[in-house]
Amino acid sequence: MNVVWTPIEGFAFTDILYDRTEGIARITLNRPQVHNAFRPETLEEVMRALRHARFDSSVGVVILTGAGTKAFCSGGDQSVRGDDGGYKDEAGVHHLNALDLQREIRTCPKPIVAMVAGWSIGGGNVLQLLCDITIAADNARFGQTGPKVGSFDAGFGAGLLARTIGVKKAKEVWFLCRQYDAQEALEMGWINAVVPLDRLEEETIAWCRRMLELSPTALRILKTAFNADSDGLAGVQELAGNATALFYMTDEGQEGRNAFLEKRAPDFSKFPRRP
Ligand code: S0N
Repeated sequence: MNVVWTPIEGFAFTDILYDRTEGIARITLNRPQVHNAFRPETLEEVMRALRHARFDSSVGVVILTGAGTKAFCSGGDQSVRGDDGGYKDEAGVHHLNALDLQREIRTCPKPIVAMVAGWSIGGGNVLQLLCDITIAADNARFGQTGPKVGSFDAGFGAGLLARTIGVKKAKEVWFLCRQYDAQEALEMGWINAVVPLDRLEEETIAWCRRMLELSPTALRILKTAFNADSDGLAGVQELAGNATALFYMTDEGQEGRNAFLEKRAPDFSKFPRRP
């Protein structure tokens, strides 16, 4: 399969690549010299690209991946981890903006697919976990290193992992800091599919194209539904936001607005009270 990727212009990104093919936007962590470890600037760029993809109506699915075949992402760049509660940007400001990106992946109404070759480690592996679907190459390796390098992700990194692979396995992952190959990750339900490295893109695109054939509204609402219980009231808010958006599209919803603008009493009597 020959996929033509076209760079999306208008951004001066240094740490990521951002391009698209029909219906699909691809965001690539592009710091292969550190196995695509992220610094605050990297995450800021990913969030900008993701917001752009979200508002681009020609995009139905987003792929998050890493440059090269050696790593998806090795987590936070330890060389810029400062002593003041986060990772230092070039101005010396400390961030934990991986948490912001986690929420944006979660709330993006379009499916996000992690395409993983090589290392998926630490905060990078949490990003993979947050993606809706993960397709891995047979050289992928997954793991958390927090307790080894003096950190932890006690939010989605622990809680969502437990919901995904079970509490016992999640504790094993964090308490032992072992690495797992793609087949083990598949057996745990951590990822969706394992394919030979040379078929990774082809298979990922096939999954994306399948989703592009389906109802975007159904996928959007299902995504919020899958997240709603673990996201608490914020999850309910998102699900409810979808209900509101759909209601705005109905004659019944529009009757209230029209009546207000026309300075008359609304007439909801014509709308059925369904069982
Ligand atoms: C991935 C590993 C296992 C690969 O080993 P391998 O193949 O032997 O390669 P290396 O020689 O080690 O690496 C090649 C070059 O890349 C550099 N490098 C690799 N990873 C990083 C990194 N994370 N930061 C900086 N540099 C990295 C190597 O140094 C090497 O460079 P040279 O050639 O110059 O020596 C192995 O590399 C490994 O274990 N990497 C570290 C993995 C890790 O511990 N990551 C950080 C984990 N923590 C987070 O990700 C935190 C995320 C976060 O933001 C957060 C957010 C919310 C709440 C909590 C947190 C939190 O702090 O946990």
